[in-house]
Amino acid sequence: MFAAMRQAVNDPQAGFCRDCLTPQQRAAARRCEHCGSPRLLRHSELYRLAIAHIDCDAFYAAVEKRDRPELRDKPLIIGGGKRGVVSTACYIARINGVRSAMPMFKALEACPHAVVLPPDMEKYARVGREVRDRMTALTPLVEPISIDEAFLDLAGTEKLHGMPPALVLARFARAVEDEIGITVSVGLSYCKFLAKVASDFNKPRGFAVIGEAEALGFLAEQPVTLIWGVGKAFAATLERDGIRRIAQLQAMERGELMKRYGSMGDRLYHLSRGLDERRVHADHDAKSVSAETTFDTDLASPEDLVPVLRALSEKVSARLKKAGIAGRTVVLKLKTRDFRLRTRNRRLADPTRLADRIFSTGHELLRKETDGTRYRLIGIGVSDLSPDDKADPSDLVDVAAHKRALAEGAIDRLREKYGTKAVETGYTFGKGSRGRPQREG
Ligand code: DCP
Ligand code: MG
Repeated sequence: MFAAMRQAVNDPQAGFCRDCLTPQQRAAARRCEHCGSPRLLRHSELYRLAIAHIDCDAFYAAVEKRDRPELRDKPLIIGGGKRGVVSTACYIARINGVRSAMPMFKALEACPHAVVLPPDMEKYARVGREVRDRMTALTPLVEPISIDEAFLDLAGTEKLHGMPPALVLARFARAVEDEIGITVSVGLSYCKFLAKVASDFNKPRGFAVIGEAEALGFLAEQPVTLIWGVGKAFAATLERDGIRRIAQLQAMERGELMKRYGSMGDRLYHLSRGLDERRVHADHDAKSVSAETTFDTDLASPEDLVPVLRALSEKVSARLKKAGIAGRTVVLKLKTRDFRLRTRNRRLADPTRLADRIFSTGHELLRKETDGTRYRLIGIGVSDLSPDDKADPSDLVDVAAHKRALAEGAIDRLREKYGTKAVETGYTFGKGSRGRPQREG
């Protein structure tokens, strides 16, 4: 569909329809030429911008409304519990003045008819992951900021998608609505700062674009609190100096701002001018892959612990290989009989996904901890995750390690063919480990 419309797509001033995604022919029309929707998106830089910020609308409340259609047109507040505050409120409740972090009694004063539900974090995490998985299908450069928001860098993806980022994002928003059942708002710009500002601009179901040409003029009009890091306290400091609008910061020299406000002055200088060089970082280092075992009876001796460590290392390695990722920091976790947690880390020269390296590093860490202490749990994992293309480079010095890596590849292939039990390495062989796997991280 898109190729046939390429000519129209080249006219960003005519834009496209956010409902049916049809590129428009005329720049002046108020409604979509195809479906009649008024939700047209136009901007002179529309097809050149590639940094996006996506944020779900009234996230917890939207998920609950999806699952309880009878609440659709009612004011809904999620929150309460021990803290007694509002986590979020749907947009109907917001019209009545309800806001996140407000004490519940105040919220109910403002909106007495609101339905209040306690948060179901597990469910929100699941939905958040679904949304995120759809983002990572668009570009590998997805940087999650919280459960319901992320930055995306879509530069260079036009060929892959057969359409520019703006259309990819509109299609994404529509798919989330149709297939997950909640709505999102999109901000599109040339840098993270303004993409984030834009996504907040016409919530809910928003899609705002801030281009390079308009950045300075747009920012000039805004209050200083729009700038990242300018909270209430710092805004008060600026206010004392007579600074309220970003235009005032734009008129000041960098040296002057830094003299007055230190490193924050530098940020004010750059962001007030729409200069933000921060890249979108893919979410690799936030996570870890691990496996752990709780014992029936507490164990202290290396003879008991080491084989379990070996088996767990293999489990971690199998997961890494399956996911095509590798980790650079090996983490050993032990829980003593009296529930004290000991974690020990070691950072490797390069990321690994091999059971042998995970195990040998974990083994070294364990050696220092087997001092007679009795443990009820042992776990091993890796963090600092990255794609596995740079993992385990063949090491000419450590020929033995290289051979082991090759052998592991062969063992993996056998296991795939005959199942896990077919090949046992020295450490686990014959030891019907006394560990009983209960939980896995
Ligand atoms: N949240 C919370 N307490 C807060 C702020 C937020 O528990 N003080 C939770 C509930 C929100 C979720 O985090 O649903 C996402 O936060 P957002 O700031 O993105 O708020 P919403 O998604 O609810 O609304 P908006 O449409 O403004 O993004
Ligand atoms: Mg949100």
